[in-house]
Amino acid sequence: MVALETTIISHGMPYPKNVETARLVEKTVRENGAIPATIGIIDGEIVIGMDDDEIEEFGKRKGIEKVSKRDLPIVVARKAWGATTVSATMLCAAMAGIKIFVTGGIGGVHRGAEKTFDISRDLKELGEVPVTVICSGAKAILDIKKTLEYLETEGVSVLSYKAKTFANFYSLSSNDPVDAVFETPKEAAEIIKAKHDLGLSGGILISNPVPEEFALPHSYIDKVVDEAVAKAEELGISGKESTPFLLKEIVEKTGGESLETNIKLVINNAKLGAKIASELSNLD
Ligand code: PSU
Ligand code: MN
Repeated sequence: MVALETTIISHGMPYPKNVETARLVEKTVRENGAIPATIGIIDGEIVIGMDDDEIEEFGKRKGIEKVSKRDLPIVVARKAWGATTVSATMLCAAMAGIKIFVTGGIGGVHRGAEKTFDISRDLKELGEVPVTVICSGAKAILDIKKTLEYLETEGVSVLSYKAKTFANFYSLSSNDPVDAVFETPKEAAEIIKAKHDLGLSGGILISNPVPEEFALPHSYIDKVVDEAVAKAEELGISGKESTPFLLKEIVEKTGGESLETNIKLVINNAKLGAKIASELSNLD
């Protein structure tokens, strides 16, 4: 099985592209030999595996909470709706025994974190919860070097599919090294199994760069991100509002180009994640 998050649907992309993407990701997982399970909270119940109507609701409905670990008990007790981030999706996937989780980009250490202390809970969850996350690196709005340092502190192995360095979200790979490069889904599955067999806590992070034909030039996107970060500062946007605000700004500033790239990279990650999940089930 492959777990999928709902924050990317409710807070990461505009309607209706968010719903179209979520469905296409599920289809891609199935076509590559695994079962998709989109995870979210409906009326206080954690749902593992949504149907098409539920996915549509997560794409359209107003006022769905963005749920990280700290928000989980509140949304459950209040019987509210919650879109799960990487952090909360990992926790729910682990409760359901799902070992593989596909997304676009993880949260990480924000630019300027030395002043704001803004470090995503996603990184702590990777250090604690035994779920492997397949992504295209950390979102472009973050400080990638600091994010990798933090992952090292948390003891998270960072693996890269074919590319020698860490993926750079909208752009091709960064210059930042990873812990190991693998060439086949089976190799990744073997490393995941070894971690589980050793009884080591926490997950593994798999970096999969965006396909070259959809990548945006780094210098271009970096400038857009700088402007978006400056605007967020000006407007006093911080905390959990920060990531959704920045993603939306970037989509507007690039005339939708960043959204197309975001969709393509998630689909590409779904392909790889499904193959790794299927290899892992052969090893178990
Ligand atoms: N990556 C995307 N789009 C998103 C996110 C990641 O391409 O919407 C979401 C994920 O759910 C991630 C969250 O866990 O943003 C991180 O939020 P924060 O920086 O507030 O921890
Ligand atoms: Mn944060």
